[in-house]
Amino acid sequence: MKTALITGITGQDGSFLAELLLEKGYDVHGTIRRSSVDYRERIAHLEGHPKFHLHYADLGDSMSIIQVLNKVKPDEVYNLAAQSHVQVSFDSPEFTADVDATGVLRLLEGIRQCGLAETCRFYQASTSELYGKVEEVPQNEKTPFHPYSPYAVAKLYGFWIVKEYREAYNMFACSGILFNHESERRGETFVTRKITLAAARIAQGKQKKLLLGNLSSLRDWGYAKDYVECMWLILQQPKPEDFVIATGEQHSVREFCLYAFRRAGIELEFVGEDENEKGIDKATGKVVIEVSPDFYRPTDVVNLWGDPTKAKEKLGWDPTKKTSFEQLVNLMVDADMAKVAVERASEAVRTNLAEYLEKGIVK
Ligand code: NAP
Ligand code: F7E
Repeated sequence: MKTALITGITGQDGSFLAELLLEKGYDVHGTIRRSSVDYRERIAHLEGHPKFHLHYADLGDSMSIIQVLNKVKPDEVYNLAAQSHVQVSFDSPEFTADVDATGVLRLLEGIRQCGLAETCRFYQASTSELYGKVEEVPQNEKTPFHPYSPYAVAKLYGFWIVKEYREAYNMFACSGILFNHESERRGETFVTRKITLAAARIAQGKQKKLLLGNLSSLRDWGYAKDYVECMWLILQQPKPEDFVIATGEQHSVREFCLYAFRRAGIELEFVGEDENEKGIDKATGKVVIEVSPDFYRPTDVVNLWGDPTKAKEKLGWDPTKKTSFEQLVNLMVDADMAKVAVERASEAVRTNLAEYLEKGIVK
């Protein structure tokens, strides 16, 4: 039976990976950070499982990392912790560098200093953002990197330090260069989830408009639950290597909106250009999507499209047999339609209760 340590277990990917490893019989340990509000929603269902354990640690704090490594002595470390929002990295570039770049070094060096370098396999959550201002389309493991945000530059350091520790110390350390992957658990400020939640709210009369940035940006979007399987597969290979994980299909933000609103029952039509472009509900003629320059980035990555051939050949992972783009949009919209319906129902109960209390119908 193996022991895994997942940093970033409270995040979208961390929660899916924890489920996968528990299913495989692993002892799963995760690192969490102290917070004044509850942020464990994605892993709440796993707490109490006999093989699920949480420890406080922060990628900015070497001592906490060493402590957890010494205690757990993992066979596999999955480093998923990061300040993962590209737009936020322009506002907090130093914090992003500390966690997403130096944090990777702290973990690798911690593994060495705890005497685990020969036994512990290491997975680094790398990213298609490394291709940034792309130099070829589609992108594969040989495509040159051109990072185009403080986030991507930090992740580039992470990628190279993993390679360095692999070559200098013969460690089994690998990077998965994952293209965007989404789910019903995606953070609400990433564009896909922002759209599916807004489509659900607009369809149920809880929101009037959705403000977005660059509608023409192109992404290769997959389903997070399918992608965590690759993280595990990468660490089960005979030798340590880096892999691109992607669907091999590309769609624009505008297209994502069309599919999402359709699933929520609203047929959209886009009119106008650039900042004046609008998404109109064809049935009512109302404007439901507008462009706001507030969501433009100082430098934006606009043409990501992955080539997953190596993953298909070596990992046996075939994206055409996994969740399709339309299935992904549908499952996200369905989850948000249900979430908004529950919120509306509990609001109605609260309103009725307040009225009954006021009228003395209930005491
Ligand atoms: P996410 O939902 O934002 O989760 C990030 C996780 O990192 C959270 O658990 C967060 O903890 C933790 N974290 C942040 N700062 C930390 C720190 N200083 N010390 C320890 N933990 C910290 O991200 P995700 O979408 O699951 O992505 C997982 C990883 O894959 C990230 O490294 C991301 O950069 C990378 N990646 C993601 C994608 C994608 O499309 N999702 C694609 C390529 C690469 P809190 O809950 O306490 O904030
Ligand atoms: O933006 C455009 C935006 O924030 C996608 C992270 O998981 O994937 C993610 O980074 C595109 C960009 O994801 C809005 O300009 C338009 O071109 O959903 P996003 P991201 O930046 O691709 C990579 C692979 C990671 O590694 C990261 O950790 O959508 N866009 N309008 C918008 N984006 C946002 N967030 N909000 C908008 O209103």
